[in-house]
Amino acid sequence: MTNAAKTPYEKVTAKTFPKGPDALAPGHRACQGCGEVLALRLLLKALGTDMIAVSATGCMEVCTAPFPQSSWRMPWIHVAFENAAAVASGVEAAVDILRRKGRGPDRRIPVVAVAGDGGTADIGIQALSGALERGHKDFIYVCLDNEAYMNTGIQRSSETPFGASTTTSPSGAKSKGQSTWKKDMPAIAAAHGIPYVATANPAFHLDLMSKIRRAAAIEGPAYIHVYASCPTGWRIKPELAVAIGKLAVNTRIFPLYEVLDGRYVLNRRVDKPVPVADYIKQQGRFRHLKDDDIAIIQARVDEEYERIVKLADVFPVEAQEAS
Ligand SMILES: Cc1ncc(C[n+]2csc(CCOP(=O)(O)OP(=O)(O)O)c2C)c(N)n1
Ligand code: SF4
Ligand SMILES: [Mg+2]
Repeated sequence: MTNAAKTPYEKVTAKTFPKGPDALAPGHRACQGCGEVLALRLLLKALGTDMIAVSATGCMEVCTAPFPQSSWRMPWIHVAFENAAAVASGVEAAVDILRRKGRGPDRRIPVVAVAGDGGTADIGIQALSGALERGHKDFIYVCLDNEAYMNTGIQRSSETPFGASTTTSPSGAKSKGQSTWKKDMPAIAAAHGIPYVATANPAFHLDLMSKIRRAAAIEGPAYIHVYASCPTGWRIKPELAVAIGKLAVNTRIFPLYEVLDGRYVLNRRVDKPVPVADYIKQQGRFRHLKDDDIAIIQARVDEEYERIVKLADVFPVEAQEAS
């Protein structure tokens, strides 16, 4: 068994920020201010083009690859909505056997599956669970979580936050929008006993890039859950992509942490949190919420954050400060 916390990897810092063209070419059709495409661009820039990418259907596939064009400057496969993890695990196994037979490059090549929250937490969860359980060495799964099925018109997913209005959880006289809390995908991934799980956010770009490098360095399946704002679905100003991402962390709504061989590490302690209302009031999807509703969300956010703090305090691992 590998020791995930001790596996060396190259952190991305302001000084070592990768130069050269992005692995995701410009000219894609993502909306202005899309947090998903920003996250994707950073993730790919951190790894470079010596990798294989597998995309589930969703905004990031539709916007980046209208046939016959593609923004992906590496071997890339578009698969169905539900099977990105299954296809990526098959590719990883094929690359591994070719290498062992001396018929492929003699180096590790990360295979990265990219899917949205719908493709991950709902329709693709069975394929993901199987892939995580099989223990593929060079398998990285990235969930770009914009908290709804955006590509098909803002339908709710199991990652849609409580109170958000979507086309299938509309607010109205008898509804306050989404009635359930976000599914805890990082915890579900960690429960598979894989060596590396992390949350990341493009507003903390060096942290996000370092985490994908760490995922590639560690032998074994890795799961990264990425916060990704969506001006179209959240009804926010396009220029808020980074500011809203910072607020998500500074309100404790989206804590940044890693789970290394089951041990939680909190990357950024938020001792003086910004009130959740500051985050909520900027977004049209929460416009109908009253102060009482926001108080319920605030209590839940505090409780969830404290849970992660407690988990991180059980087995302290050297933390990396998010930047
Ligand atoms: C089996 C199947 N059901 C439905 C669809 C239609 N569909 C394509 S993308 C998508 C939503 C994707 O949502 P998500 O995974 O969250 O990605 P996002 O577009 O939000 O980035 C849906 C419902 C499909 N392609 N295949
Ligand atoms: S709908 Fe949202 S996630 Fe999709 S491209 Fe536009 S901003 Fe990005
Ligand atoms: Mg989505």
